[in-house]
Amino acid sequence: MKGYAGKLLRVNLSDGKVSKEEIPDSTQRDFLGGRGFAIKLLWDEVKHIDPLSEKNKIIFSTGPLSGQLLPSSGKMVIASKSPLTGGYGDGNIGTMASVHLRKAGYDVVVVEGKSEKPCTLLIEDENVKMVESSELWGKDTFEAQDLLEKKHGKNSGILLIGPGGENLIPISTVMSQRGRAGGRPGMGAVMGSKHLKAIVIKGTGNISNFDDSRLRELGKKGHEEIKAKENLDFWMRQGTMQAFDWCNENGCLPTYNFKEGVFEFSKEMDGYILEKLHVGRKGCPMCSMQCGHVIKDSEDRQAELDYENVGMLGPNIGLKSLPHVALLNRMADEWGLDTISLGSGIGFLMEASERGLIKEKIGWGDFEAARTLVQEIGKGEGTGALVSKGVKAASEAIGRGSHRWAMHVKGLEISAYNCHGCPGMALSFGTSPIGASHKDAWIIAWEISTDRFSYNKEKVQKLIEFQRIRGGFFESATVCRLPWVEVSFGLHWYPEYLEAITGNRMTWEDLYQIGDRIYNLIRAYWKREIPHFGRTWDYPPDRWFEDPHSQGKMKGVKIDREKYEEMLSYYYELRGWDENGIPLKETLDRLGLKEVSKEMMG
Ligand code: PTT
Ligand code: SF4
Repeated sequence: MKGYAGKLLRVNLSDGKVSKEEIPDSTQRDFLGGRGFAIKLLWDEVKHIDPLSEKNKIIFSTGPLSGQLLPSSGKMVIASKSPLTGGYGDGNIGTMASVHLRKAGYDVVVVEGKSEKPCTLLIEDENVKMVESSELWGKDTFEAQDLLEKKHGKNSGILLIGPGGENLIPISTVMSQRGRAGGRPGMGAVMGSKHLKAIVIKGTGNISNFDDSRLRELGKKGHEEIKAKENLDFWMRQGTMQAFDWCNENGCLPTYNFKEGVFEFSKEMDGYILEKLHVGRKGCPMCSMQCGHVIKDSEDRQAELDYENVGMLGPNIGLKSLPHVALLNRMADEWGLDTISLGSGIGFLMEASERGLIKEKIGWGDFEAARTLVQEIGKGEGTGALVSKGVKAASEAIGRGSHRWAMHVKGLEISAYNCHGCPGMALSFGTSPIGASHKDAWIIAWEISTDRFSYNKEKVQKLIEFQRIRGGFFESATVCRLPWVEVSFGLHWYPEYLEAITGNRMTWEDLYQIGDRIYNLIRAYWKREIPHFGRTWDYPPDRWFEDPHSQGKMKGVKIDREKYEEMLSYYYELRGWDENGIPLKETLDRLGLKEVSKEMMG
C-alpha cells in the first residue's frame, strides 16, 4: 500500500541472519501500523516464553504517519512480551530513529535471538549489520549516545539502553537523544537480555506516498493551525508541567505514595517555578510545539523535565526541590530506568520504612537516600533490589498487607494521577492494555470538568472513545497525540493525512474498528500468556477503595468498590467481553480475528 515501505526487517542476533520480509497489504489495512503491527507479530510469533529469554522478540514499529512532514510525527512504538508484567508491553518514543527507519525503507524492525557479545545493530538503508560494542557496555545512555554520535554522525537515529537494561532490571526503558524514553514495561531489559546495547539507523530514501504535494500542503496547514492556537503560548511555557498545578488544585497529585492528592510544597515546584528555572527546550523530530523543558539540576547539569517525572519523583516521594527532582530524573535517564516506576518504587520503600516493614530508615523527601536508591535499583542490589522488579513483586516479597498500597495495575506502576476522587480515570488505569498507564485514556480532565464523582454509563462510553483514539489510532498511526490533547488540534486532519498518504479514504468509524481489533488482540494475548488472567487484573489498588485522603478538598474521598464493579461490567459489555473480561467468540469473529478465537476457544 502507498505510504508504507511494506517491509519488515528481521535480525536474529544469535546467528546474525538478516532478512527483509513483505508486510501483507491485509496487515497494513487491518492493523494500520505501530502498536497494531506489534501485537499482530507478538500474537503470531511470541508464545509462552520467558520475556528475558532469547526466544522473546523486540519490535520497533512505525505507522503510515511516522516520519512524514506532518505535525509531531517523529514517533515509534517499542513493544515486546513484558518482563515486568508478563503480558503485552509497549511504549512510544519520539526519536530520529523513527524518521530514519522510514527513510531507510522499513516500517518495522524485529530483533530476535541473543548476541554472544554486546552489540549495536547498524541499519544504513539496505546495509544491515551487527557491530560488536563491548566498549559501550556499562556506559550510561548519555555517554553512549555521545560515542555513537561521534562515530555515526549527530543526525543519526539512535535507540539505546543504559546499565538498567543491561542488568535486566524489569523497570528499565529504551532511551534516545538524551531525554526521550519509551517502553515503560521493561523494554530496556529485553534489549539487555539480547546483549543489544543500541540500534543506529541512517536512512537516505523517501517515503513513497499517494499524493506528496497534497500531503505537503496538508502538513503545512497543520503546522500553521498549531502555531495559531491560543493555548500554545502556555503550552510552550510549561509543557506537560502545566498539569502539576492543575492536579494539586483538583486533589489528584500523587503524594506520599498516593496517600494524598495535594502536596503542601506544590507551589515551590510547579510549572511557574519551572518557567523561572528554564534554560532550554528539547523535543521530538517534526514537532512545532516541542515540550521538553530543560533546567539545571542540583549539580548544575542540564536535565529535561516532564509532568510524570516530577509528579512521581517529587510529591510521590515527598521531595520538594525541582533541581533535586531534575537530578533524579537525569539519573533515571542515564541508567535507562522508567521514572514512573522508579518514583513508585521509592515511594513504596519510604512507606514500608515508615510502617516498619523494612529495617532501613528512609524518610519522606530524603533526597540522598533516593539518590542512592536509584543506583541500587539500577544494579538490582541492596534495599533498592526490592523494587527493581516493580512494586507488585516487592509487595509479594514483603507481604503483610503491603499489596494494598503497592500502586500498580497488572504489574505496571500507576502514572502520576491519584484517583481516589476520579473513578473514571481509575477505570482507565484498570483497563489500559499495558497496565496502569495514562497513555490509552486520559479521561481525568474531561471527568473533572463534568460529573466528577459519578459512576455513570456516559463515563464508560467516553473512556472507550478515548481508548479508540489514543490507544488505537495514535499508537498505530504512529504520531504524537499531544497536538490534539493539549492545543485542540483538529482530529479531522488525520483521515485527510491518511488519504494523501495511502490513497484510501478512511472515516473515524473505520479507525475505531481498527483500534477495537488491536485492543481485542492485546486482550487475547494477555489471556493466552497468563491463563489465570481475568477480571481481577482490571482493579486498581485497594488504597483507592479503602484509604480516603486525609487532607485538602478531597479529604474523606475514596472510590466505591461496588460502583467500580458496575462500571467495569458495563465496560466489558460495550467491548463484547464476558464477565471475566475475556473477548467473546462473536466479538473476535466480527473483528476478523477468527484464527484468534479458534486458538482461544479450541
Ligand atoms: C511514557 C512515560 C511518560 S508519559 C513520561 S513523561 W509524559 C516519562 N518519561 C520518562 C523520561 O523522560 N525518562 C525516563 N527515564 N523515564 C520516563 N518514563 C515516563 O514515560 C514523551 C511525551 C510525553 S511526556 C507524553 S505524556 C506523551 N506520550 C505519548 C504516547 O504515549 N503516545 C503518543 N502517540 N504520543 C505521546 N506523546 C507524548 O510523548 P512510554 P517521549 Mg514516552 C525523560 O515512553 O513508555 O510510552 O511512557 O516518549 O519521546 O519521551 O515523549 O508527561
Ligand atoms: Fe514530542 Fe512533545 Fe512534540 Fe509530542 S509535543 S512530538 S512529545 S516534543
